[in-house]
Amino acid sequence: MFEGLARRIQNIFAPFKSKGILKQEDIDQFLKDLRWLLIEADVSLPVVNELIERLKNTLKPQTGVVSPQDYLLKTVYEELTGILGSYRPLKNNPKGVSIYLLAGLQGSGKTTTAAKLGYFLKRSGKSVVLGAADPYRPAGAEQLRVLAQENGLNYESFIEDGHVNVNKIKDFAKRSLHDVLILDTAGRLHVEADMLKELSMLNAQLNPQEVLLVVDAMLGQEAANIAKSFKEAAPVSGVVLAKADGDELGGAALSVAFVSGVPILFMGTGEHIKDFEPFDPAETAAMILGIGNPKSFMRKIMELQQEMEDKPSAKGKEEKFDMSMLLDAFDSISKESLVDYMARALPVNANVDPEALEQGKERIKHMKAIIQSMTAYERKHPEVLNASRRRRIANGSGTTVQEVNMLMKQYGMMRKFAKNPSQLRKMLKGGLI
Ligand SMILES: Nc1nc2c(ncn2[C@@H]2O[C@H](COP(=O)(O)OP(=O)(O)OP(=O)(O)O)[C@@H](O)[C@H]2O)c(=O)[nH]1
Ligand SMILES: [Mg+2]
Repeated sequence: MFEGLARRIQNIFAPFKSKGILKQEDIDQFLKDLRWLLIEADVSLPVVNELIERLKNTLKPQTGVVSPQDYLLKTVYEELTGILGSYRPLKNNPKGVSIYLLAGLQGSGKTTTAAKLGYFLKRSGKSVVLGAADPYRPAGAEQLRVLAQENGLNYESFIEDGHVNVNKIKDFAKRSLHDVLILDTAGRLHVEADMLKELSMLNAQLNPQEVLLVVDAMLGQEAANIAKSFKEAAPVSGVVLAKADGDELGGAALSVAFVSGVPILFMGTGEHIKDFEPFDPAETAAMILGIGNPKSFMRKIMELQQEMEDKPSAKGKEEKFDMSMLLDAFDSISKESLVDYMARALPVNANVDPEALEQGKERIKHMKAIIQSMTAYERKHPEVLNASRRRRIANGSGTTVQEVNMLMKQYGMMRKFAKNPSQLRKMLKGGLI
């Protein structure tokens, strides 16, 4: 499953394996490739846009110890998991039989899913009844009965004179000593008002624990639109993605939860009764990205990131432009007379204005506080200072985001003009900031 998507996605990560740093232009190219790939995989456009937008906001150029490939994998893994929805188990009725109502279009896989879900729950120790509640296709009831018999599940028909006998279902549920009743309801060719009304009526009268919508994943992003139409008119609580084995490119899997707002709870992965599994977004995202063991992968990345935050750099003494250097320079300025320092920046014979002197002192104090509020990693790599980090630094140093921005701008200019750190020091000494 998702082999096609996995192969293609992993291909666009491959070039980053041998790279040491990640530049903004690499990120832009990567996002462009990813966008095309998802569109080609029949992922719905709002989902593609949302994912790319989230990644655009999160991904930043990297020079740290996490490899660009791992950094991209980690970030895409987190955002993809978010898009795929969240995992939750089926709700139970603590007081009696749990009723799961299956709905969906004709041929989507309802009857097969009823049997698969029943078998899945039976294996976890539950006593399960498959209930026929599709009055229009007598062959459907027979199909359900045979599946129940083949797989050691109980069977009950609630169809009488071409109608679903709701009272019979209620009675049955009241008296039943079984754990679960799965109802296979009627499908239609299209999403039609009367089908949705029937579903709402059944829901109101039976008050089931779950109304599970079975969608055909082979339809790609259309499956998401179907789920959305159902959700808007009937009380759907979860989706079963049937025929996910036919969703090679993942269009349906990636679109359904986000577009419809209904979580995918299970996936049908083949024609056999055992081809059925709970849908776990994090696991699915890891599978698509080829991350074998997502837990240990994430732990490794977190540890590396933590290491970067804690320690300045193993190389330590190597001279590089960074914020620590600027802090040293400010320190030396405040030690010598600020009057001398400012005098150097002024035309010959002009006097240092006492008010400007006060302002200068204050400014240097603020700039020092700003740099002191940065982590060691941020001082070494000021390019990671995005809006939220700048806000934190401003709060931590008792300054404003504008002041942080100003310091960053000055730092950027100094880097541009000075070719190496010693030249920068000279510029500072010459009163050129
Ligand atoms: N490959 C594959 N085929 C499936 C899966 N689930 C169901 N099918 C096939 O899809 C076809 C339709 O399945 P049904 O369960 O009869 O669908 P239904 O929604 O009950 O259909 P109606 O009762 O006619 O509305 C059958 O041929 C199933 O074998 C799946 O997960 N994978
Ligand atoms: Mg059926």
